[in-house]
Amino acid sequence: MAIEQLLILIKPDGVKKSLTGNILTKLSEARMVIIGSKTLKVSRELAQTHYYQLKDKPFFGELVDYIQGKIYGEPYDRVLAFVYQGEDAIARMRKIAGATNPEEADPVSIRGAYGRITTKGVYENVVHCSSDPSEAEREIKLWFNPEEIVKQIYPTKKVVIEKEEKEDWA
Ligand code: IDP
Ligand code: MG
Repeated sequence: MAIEQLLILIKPDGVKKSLTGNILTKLSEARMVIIGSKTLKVSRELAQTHYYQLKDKPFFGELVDYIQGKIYGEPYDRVLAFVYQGEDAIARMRKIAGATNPEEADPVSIRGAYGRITTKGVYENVVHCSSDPSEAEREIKLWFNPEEIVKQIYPTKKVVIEKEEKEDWA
């Protein structure tokens, strides 16, 4: 079986419910390794690009607000992002994550145990998990820069950036 990598997000409802430890413990059952991790606030643009395949769905606006943590506000309006790698990683991690609809998910999966459907109809399902290798590649490249991942998983190139302003420690 192939070595794969995928993007996992702990969504803002997982952050709000203080489920980070529980989720990482459950995911560790698959014996995959973490090759990248960070906490970030999700911009509108990142949210819309991440979920672009769903842009015509009636719940798209709510979904973008959800992944941005809009309904939770400070200090929960953020996600934890991870790149996991291992043999057959995508199928194995998706099994632990559970079905998209938390009411249909296996009750011992992450989504089955911790997810809910809001009164507005949003599936608050606690985690995001890439569903195939090409989606995983698109998502990892969207959420992470090459230097944020401890292994080279996709080809990179050197670019010269001139006059780029960035934040540094004072
Ligand atoms: P996935 O997260 O299991 O891969 P996708 O179909 O890619 O499922 O949908 C992305 C996210 O959009 C889901 O995790 C869920 O939060 C939300 N979503 C998907 N389908 C529905 C729906 O029918 N109603 C409400 N929210 C949905
Ligand atoms: Mg998906």
